[in-house]
Amino acid sequence: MTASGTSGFGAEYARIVDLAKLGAMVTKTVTPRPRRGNLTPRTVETPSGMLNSIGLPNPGIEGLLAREGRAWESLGMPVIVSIAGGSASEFRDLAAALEGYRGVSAIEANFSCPNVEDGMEFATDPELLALATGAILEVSSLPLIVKLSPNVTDIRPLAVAAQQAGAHALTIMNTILGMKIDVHNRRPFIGATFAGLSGPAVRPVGVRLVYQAWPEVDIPIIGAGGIACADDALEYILAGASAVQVGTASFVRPTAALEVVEGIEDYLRNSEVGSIDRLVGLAHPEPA
Ligand code: RRO
Repeated sequence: MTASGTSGFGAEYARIVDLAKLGAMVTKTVTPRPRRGNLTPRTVETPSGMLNSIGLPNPGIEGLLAREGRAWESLGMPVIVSIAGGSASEFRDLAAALEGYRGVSAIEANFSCPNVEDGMEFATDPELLALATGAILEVSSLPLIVKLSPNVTDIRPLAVAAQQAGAHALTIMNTILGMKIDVHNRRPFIGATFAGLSGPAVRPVGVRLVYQAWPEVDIPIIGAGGIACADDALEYILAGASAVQVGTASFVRPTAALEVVEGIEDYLRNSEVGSIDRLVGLAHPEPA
């Protein structure tokens, strides 16, 4: 899959990549009302990665559905819509608005945006996470993927809380909170001060979080964070991911997600493993 925020809302990306070859695309996160996003600069490169604080610019759910809602049906691939609200009831309203759109295959609840005030509350508090997950499920007939944050001491209670509240899958992980200081003007470089770190530099953190969450839950985990090639994706799969998302790498090579798919196919062809399912969680020790 493409990771949220890295391939727009669908149509832009379809012009670049043969979407039929990907498992799914996850849209940029949509909120109840339109947002302009954060002050600039919003991004900066870091060693083996980048910082972003985009701040959720989007046309709002009504604007988005008017613009893309019907086009998703003809994209030729499953579209997963990423949503973020400021309260459980806003999450519920966003999910309700997506009912009846045949081009929408699932919802990814973004409980973990590091770049808006209160954006990470849901992904750092198991009770709030469960409340918001439950609110979505009250009104939604779609599969619900809950996107978790790496900015926690222990991801396991959050993964368990999401599963217990009824989530059908987890995405692990969103970006890691960081910052850059401009040594010339001696001020924070990014307009909003703090920003989310992504790219190859964060992959070991994501792999570790998937590895820790996997024994705790029965629902599938989607691995995300610094995946740029098939081997990176396979690390996540061996840690316990059943699927993966490619994000920052597509800013360097827009076809990166496709290359990951093709690389995994080659790996399976060249190994004794017939199906990727047999690799999921294989890095864990055998139960005694
Ligand atoms: O828009 C953003 O600044 C943003 C979001 Br919503 C998110 O979930 N993760 C991220 O790194 N940036």
